[in-house]
Amino acid sequence: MAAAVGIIMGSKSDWPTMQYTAEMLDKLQVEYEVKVVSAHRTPDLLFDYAKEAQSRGLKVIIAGAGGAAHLPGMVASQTALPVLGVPVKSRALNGLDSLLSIVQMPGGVAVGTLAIGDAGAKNAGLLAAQILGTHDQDLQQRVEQFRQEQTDDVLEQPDPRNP
Ligand code: RP5
Repeated sequence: MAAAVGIIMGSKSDWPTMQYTAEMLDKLQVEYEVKVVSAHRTPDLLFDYAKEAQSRGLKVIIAGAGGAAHLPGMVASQTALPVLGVPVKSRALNGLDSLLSIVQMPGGVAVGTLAIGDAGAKNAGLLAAQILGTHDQDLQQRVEQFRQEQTDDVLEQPDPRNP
């Protein structure tokens, strides 16, 4: 089946974070592709990727980047597909630089910005599945089941000393 979600990131060094996006999409059985596309090191590739995404069948793009994190915003400038931005935790500033670079978009070009780091990567996958689930009842049910299991885990094991 063709990938519905494109996971892109500015560097291979972002993969330890962005793997959580892939893990969530695996769990929810959503098809995706993964690729390094750098706003600064491969700008032409970025433009090609963003411009061709819709015609290739992608429905949502998830872009993770750290530091001067221009990837999500630049991709959003070149496609009408929804773009979710994941601020990767940077070495120098712990990801605050990434967050501000991604979240402060000018009005008129939208990026849905997630939390810094692993939680943001995980939630980007979940949110992409929820977006796709609005047109896919089976997927919506899998999302609901995931949420229910999460709730049950907490309720069944409320003692914090038990793993
Ligand atoms: C950004 O610069 C990448 O998204 C990455 O988070 C950061 C550092 O990249 P490397 O120097 O580790 O390749 O473009």
